[in-house]
Amino acid sequence: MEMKLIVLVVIVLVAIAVAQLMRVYELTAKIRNRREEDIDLRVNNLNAGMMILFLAVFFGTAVYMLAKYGNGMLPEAASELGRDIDWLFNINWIIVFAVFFATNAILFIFAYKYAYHPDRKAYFFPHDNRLEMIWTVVPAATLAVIIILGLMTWNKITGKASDDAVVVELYAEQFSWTARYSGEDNKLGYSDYKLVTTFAENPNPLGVITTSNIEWRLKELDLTIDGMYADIDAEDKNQKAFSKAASEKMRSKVEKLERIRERVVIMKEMYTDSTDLIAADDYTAKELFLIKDQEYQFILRSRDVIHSAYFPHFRAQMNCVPGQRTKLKVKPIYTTSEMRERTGNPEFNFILMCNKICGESHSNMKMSVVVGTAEEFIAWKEAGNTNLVVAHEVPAGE
Ligand SMILES: [Cu+2]
Repeated sequence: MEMKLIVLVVIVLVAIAVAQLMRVYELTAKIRNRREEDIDLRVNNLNAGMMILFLAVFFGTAVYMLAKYGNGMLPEAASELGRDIDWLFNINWIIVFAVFFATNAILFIFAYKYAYHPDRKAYFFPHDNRLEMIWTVVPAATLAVIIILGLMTWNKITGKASDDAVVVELYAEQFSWTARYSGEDNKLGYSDYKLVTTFAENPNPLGVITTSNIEWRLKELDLTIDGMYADIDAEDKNQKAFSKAASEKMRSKVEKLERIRERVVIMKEMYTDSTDLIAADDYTAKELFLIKDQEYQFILRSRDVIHSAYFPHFRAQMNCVPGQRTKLKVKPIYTTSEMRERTGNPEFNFILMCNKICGESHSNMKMSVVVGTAEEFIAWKEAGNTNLVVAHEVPAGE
C-alpha cells in the first residue's frame, strides 16, 4: 500500500517536472525570437529516421511473439468439424497478418520518406474517386468471403447429424456433468424436470420418464406434501411454532408441490410400458467414452442455470439451457493415445468443460473424455463405468 503511494507520488512529480521543462523550453525559444514550430532540419531528419527504427522494432517483436507463442494455442483439432474451424481461423490469420504488415509498413515508410524538406512543396491532393472505390470494394469483398466461408462451416456444424450418429445426452447441473447413452435403440428415454428427484429410495437426477419413476415420484410427493400439511395443521392448532417467513414459505411451497403432483398424475395416464422400453437400455456415466471416427449427436440439457458444453480439442461448444434441448455434433478423429503421440504429451487427456460462468464452482465443472476404439468402449462399459437408468422396482402395493 505504502509502496503504491510512493510510486504514485513519483509519477505525479515526474509529470510536473516534464511540464516545467517544456515551459522553460518555450520561454527560451521566445527569448531567442524563434517560433515554436520552427524545428531544426537535423532534428526533423532524426525523427524521420526513428520512424524506420520503430517499424523495425515493431515488426521484429511481432515476429518474435508469433514464433515464440504462436504454438501456445490448443493442439491440433481432434474432430472432423474442428479441422474446418481451424482452417477458417488460419484463413483469417493470413488476412489479418497480411493487412497488418502492409498497412504499418506503408504508414512508417511514408512518414520517413515524406518528412519535411525545405526544397519540397506538398502536393495538394484532396480527393480521388477511384481510390475511394478501391478501399471500399476490396475490404467489402474480403469480408464477404470471410462471412460466406464462415456461414458454410456454421451450416455444417448446426446441420442434421447423419443417420448413424450415436445419440448421447449431456446433462449439466451446478457443478457437474452426467452423460446418458441412449443404448441399443439409439433413443433416449423421455425426460421431464417434474420427475427430477434425489429421493433416497429411487433417485432420478435426470428426470427420466418411466412408469415406475412416475409412481415413485408420486409416492415421494405424497410423503412430502402430507408432512407439510401435518406441520401446517400443527401450527394452526398452536402445537408447533414457525417464524412468519418459514410459515409463509411452507404454505407457498405446498401449493407448488400440489400443482406438480397434479401434472405428474396426468403424466401417469400419458405414459405406458412402451415408454419404459425406450428408457430401459439407457445408461449414465460420469466419464464420457467416445469411439474414434463415430459421429455423436449430443443432446444438451440443464437442470438449473445456463451452462455451456465445451470440448476445446474438438473445437465444439453449445449452450445448455434450462427447459430446452440443444444439440451438438462431434466426430472424434484421434484416440486419446494417438493424441498423446501427436502432442508429445504422455499426460494428454480430452476434456469437457463448462464455458459459461454458472456459479462459484464453475471452474470445477469438468468431465473427463476418453476416445478409443469400439473394442475399448465395450471393455470400458464392462468395467463398471456405467449405470442403467432404470434399476428400481415399482413401489409395492400400488
Ligand atoms: Cu456450468
